[in-house]
Amino acid sequence: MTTGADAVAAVLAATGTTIVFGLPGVHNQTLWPACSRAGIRLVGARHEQGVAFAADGYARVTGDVGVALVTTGPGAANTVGAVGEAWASRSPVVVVASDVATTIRRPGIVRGSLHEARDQAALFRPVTKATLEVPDVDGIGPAIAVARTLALAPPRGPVYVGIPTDLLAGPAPAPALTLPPAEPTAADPDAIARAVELLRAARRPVVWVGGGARDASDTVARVAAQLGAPVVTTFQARGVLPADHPLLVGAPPHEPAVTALLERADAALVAGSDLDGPNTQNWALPLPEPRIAVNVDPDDAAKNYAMDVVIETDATVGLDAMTRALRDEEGSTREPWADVAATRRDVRADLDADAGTAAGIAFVDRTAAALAEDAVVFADMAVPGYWLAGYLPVARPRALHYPMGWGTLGFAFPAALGAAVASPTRPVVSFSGDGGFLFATGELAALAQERSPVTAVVVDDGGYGMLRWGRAEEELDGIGTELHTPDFAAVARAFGVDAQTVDGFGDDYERALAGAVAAGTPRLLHVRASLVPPRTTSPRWPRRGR
Ligand SMILES: Cc1ncc(C[n+]2csc(CCOP(=O)(O)OP(=O)(O)O)c2C)c(N)n1
Ligand SMILES: [Mg+2]
Repeated sequence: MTTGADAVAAVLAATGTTIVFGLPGVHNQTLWPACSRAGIRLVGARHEQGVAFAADGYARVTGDVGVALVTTGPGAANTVGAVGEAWASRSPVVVVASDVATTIRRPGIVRGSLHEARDQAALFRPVTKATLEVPDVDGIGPAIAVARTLALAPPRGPVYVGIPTDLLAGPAPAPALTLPPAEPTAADPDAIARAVELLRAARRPVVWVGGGARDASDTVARVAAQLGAPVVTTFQARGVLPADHPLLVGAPPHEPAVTALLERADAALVAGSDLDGPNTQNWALPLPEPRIAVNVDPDDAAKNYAMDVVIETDATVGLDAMTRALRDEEGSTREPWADVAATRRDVRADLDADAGTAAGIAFVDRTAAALAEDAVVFADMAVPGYWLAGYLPVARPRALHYPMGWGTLGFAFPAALGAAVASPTRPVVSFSGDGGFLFATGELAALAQERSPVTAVVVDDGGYGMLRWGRAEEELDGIGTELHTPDFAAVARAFGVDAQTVDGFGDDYERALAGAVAAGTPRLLHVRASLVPPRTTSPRWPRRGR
C-alpha cells in the first residue's frame, strides 16, 4: 500500500512529468518524499507566487503542463495572481494544493483549524478552467490525470486540484489511471470550403496569428505563402515565423505602418486568437472583412470581432485542411500583395523619428546583438518589457514570453527560473524593472540553489516608470511612482549570485549581457537607465501615433 501523495506522484510520473515546483507546509509535505520515490525532481521557490510563475514559465517554454505544489490556505492563496496570469495567457498550469483534513472538516462551518478557508477552491474559480476537489483516496489519481488532460486541452489553461491533507498522508491504492490526450476535432469541410472561397476572392488577405496557433509554424508559413498574405502576430505568437521570414510583418499591429497595412487588406484569416484588448487597441484596430477564424473555441473566436466563417478546430488541423483545399484549387503560391519589407522599414523609420524613444530602440538592438538565437526571453510588465515584447526579433516559437495575459507585474524573473530548470542548456534571460523585480527578489535564493543559468536583467529607473510616464502624459503628479531602490548588484551578491552594474544601453550593456549569458551560471545585470515606452503600445492610448 502506498500513500495518497504517492498516487499524485505516480500519475504525474506516468504522464511524463519529471520536474515540478513547490513550497512545503505541514499539510502537503508528504509530496516531497513521494515525488522523490517516483523519480520526479521537486524544485523549490521562495514564495508560492514564485512557485506558480515558475510552473507557468516551465509550461510556456516546454508546451507541457507546469505543476505547482502548495500548502493549504495562505499557501494556495499566494498563487492566485500567478494562476490568473496563466489563465489569461492560456498556459497549462496544474496547482495541487492540500486542504483541511476530512477528519476535522465540518461542511458549512469554519471551525478555525490551521490554514482553513471557507471555500479554498472558490479562490481559484474565476481564474482557472476547472477546480477539482478530491473527496476520497480513490479520487486522487483520477483528479490529477483529469487536471492534466484539462489543462492541455485547447484552449489551454490552469486547473486547481484540492486534496485534504489526511488523504495525502494516508494509505491509497496505486493508481493505474492515465488519460489519453484529447484528439482535436476535424475541420468541417463545408466551413473550409466557404473560407477558401472567400480567401480566393480576396486580393489582399492578411493572416493574423494568436497564441493558440503559435506552434503551427509550418502551416502558418504554408497558408501565408499560398495566399501571398502578410502575417501579423499577437505578443504570444511572436516567433511563429522566424524574424527574417519575408511575409512576417514583425511589429505590433498597433504600429501605424502595420495598422495601415491592415486598413488596405480585404480579408483576414485569424488563427488561434481571441483578438483581445491589448493586441487590438481595445478593438479600435481595423480588421479587414470578410473574416475567417480558426479556433478551438468558436465563442472566443467571434466575441470581439464578427466572423464570416469560424472553423472550429485546433489551429494546426484547421490551417492544414485549408492549405490542402487551397492547393487543390489553386495549385501554387501567390505573389505577396504587400511589400512587407517596406512596412518593416516604415515601422523602424517611425520609431527612429521619435527622439523620446531612441533609448528604447538602442535597448532592443543591443539586446538582440547580445543574445544567441536559442535564447529564451522573459519580459516583465515594465517599460523594457513593452519594448522587447513588441520589437525584439524572435527566431522561433516559445522563445519570448510576456505576461499579456493579465498584465501581471513580477512574472518575468520567477517564470524564467521555471524555464531554465526545464531547459538548462538554453540561455534564459529575464528583463524586469526595479519595481517588478522586488516582487520576487527572494527567488535569487532559488536561483542560487538550483544553479540555474538565468540572467536576470533589472532595468532600474528608480520608480514605476510606466506609471510615472503615464502620469506625466496626463499631467498628473508623480506621487506613488518614485521609489527607493536597493543596490541590486549588492543584493544579488548577498544571495551568492554574480552581478554587475552598467549605465545605459551602450557598449557596456551589450558586452555585460553577452558575458553574463555566456557564463552559464546565475547572473544579475543591473542597468541604471530610464526608458520611455513605445508610443503606441498601451490600449490606454488607442490609435495614437500618426
Ligand atoms: C501585479 C501588478 N501590480 C501592479 C501593476 C501595475 N503596474 C503596471 S507597470 C507598473 C510599474 C512597473 O515598474 P517597474 O517594474 O520598475 O518597471 P518600469 O515601468 O519602471 O519599467 C505597475 C506598478 C501590474 N501591472 N501588475
Ligand atoms: Mg522602474
